[in-house]
Amino acid sequence: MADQQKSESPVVVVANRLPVDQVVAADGSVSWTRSPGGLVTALEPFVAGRGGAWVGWSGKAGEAPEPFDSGGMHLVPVELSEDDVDQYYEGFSNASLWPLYHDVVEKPEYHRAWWNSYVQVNRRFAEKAAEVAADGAIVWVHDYQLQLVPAMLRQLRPDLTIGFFLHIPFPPYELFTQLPWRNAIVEGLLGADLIGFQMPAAATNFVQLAKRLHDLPTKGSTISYDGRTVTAKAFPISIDVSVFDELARSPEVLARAKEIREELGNPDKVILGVDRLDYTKGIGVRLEVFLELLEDEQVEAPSTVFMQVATPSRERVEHYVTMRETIEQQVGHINGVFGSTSGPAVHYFNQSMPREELAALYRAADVMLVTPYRDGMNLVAKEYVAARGDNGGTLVLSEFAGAAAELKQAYLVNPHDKDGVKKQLMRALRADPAESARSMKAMRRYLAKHDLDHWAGSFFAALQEEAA
Ligand code: ADQ
Repeated sequence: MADQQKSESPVVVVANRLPVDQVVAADGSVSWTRSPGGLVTALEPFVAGRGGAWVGWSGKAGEAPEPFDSGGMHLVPVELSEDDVDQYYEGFSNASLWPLYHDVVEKPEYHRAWWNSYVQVNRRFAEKAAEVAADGAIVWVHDYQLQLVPAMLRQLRPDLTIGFFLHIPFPPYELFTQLPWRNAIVEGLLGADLIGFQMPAAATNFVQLAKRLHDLPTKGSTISYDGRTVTAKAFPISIDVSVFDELARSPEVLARAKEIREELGNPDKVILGVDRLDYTKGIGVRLEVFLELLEDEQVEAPSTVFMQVATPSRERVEHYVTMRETIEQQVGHINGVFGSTSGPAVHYFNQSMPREELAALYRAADVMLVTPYRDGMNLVAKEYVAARGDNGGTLVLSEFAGAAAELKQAYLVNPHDKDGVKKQLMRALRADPAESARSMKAMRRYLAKHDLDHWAGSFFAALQEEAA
């Protein structure tokens, strides 16, 4: 069955993770549930809608399950051993590349053993993709964990058209060149026909790098390499706007939003943060700013509450462990000083939540606080706007999130500037409803045209043009 499906997929997505998580029941039976997270949210409709295959890791170390079909997609698991998870995934991907590409917010660590594992695992992904792709298929490789796959795949299957999309920022020359294996990464990416980035500045960073580091001829967004032309361009990712909009308008979600406010004790203002628990997201800065506003008596609890929902993430990587402890201490301190018998000042949830609950939270919040130090895009900001069909609520958004280039009517902040964040947060809390409704409307108009289909469609069209 699995063999019959081989070489049949006209579209293949290659990503670190499969779009599903394995659930083992008490009786030992195995089932799969759709996984949370930006990448899956963004890609699932695109692959399922085109009868494509998805090559990725199941999330469990050890022998990989056989390929199987789920949600209209052919899923091809790639095996990762415990050592691979330590070195390729938690090591090189998440403790070297992730901090390096996010402005070195934390110090990246570089270890040769991690790199060797990254090379080996990238080869494994490339081999699986080469097996499953139909003749002349389009292969779309995703993200920083797999930057060597385009060149490896091209070597195995020169007939394919290969696209690569980087979901996270791409650093400037001055930072990128720290990387001991910088040449190999650039050559890996140059195996693609089209390299997509979230922001034009990231695409420019890459073209500059190819020129300065490899002395390659470049023209605008194109690089001449190995007798081919490689295009590096921005394709800002988005969300399924209409689906989210509809969900947030449903009677169940609206009732739940009302209930959430009641459960919070009907505060005047609800400030909300929703993130993966990651040091790039600037959760600590929000808590610091909220604490200062309480201390300065610019806001009062519990008539103003801050709710932070943080999905557990990368819990075995050291920086994440210490960050979680720091955040929990901050929350404990704020609630110790400013909580009362009528309730805490900060409601903190270290949990993943269903989309319905997220939509209700977005509806219940007066101010959405999105303050990453650096973020490729930030889908949460877009989800909030999509959820506000009532044109209510205000968005405070970091200038360093890709989304800031598009959601221009948000209250933009520099998360390194605490006074600036305080000022903008207070403006958002005190905003004139008519004025904020105008801003929300403008952002919603923009988003309605720039949704997920637009993103996937324009990347795909550009890739097909490369194929022609
Ligand atoms: P992430 O860093 O994961 O994605 P983001 O874009 O904000 O960040 O996406 C997070 C997703 O997870 C959202 O869809 C959100 O709804 C969901 N989520 C967050 N907290 C949750 C919770 N507690 N429960 C359930 N779901 C939750 C990476 C890059 C981003 C880029 C995306 C897509 O870092 O910059 O926008 O990929 O390219």
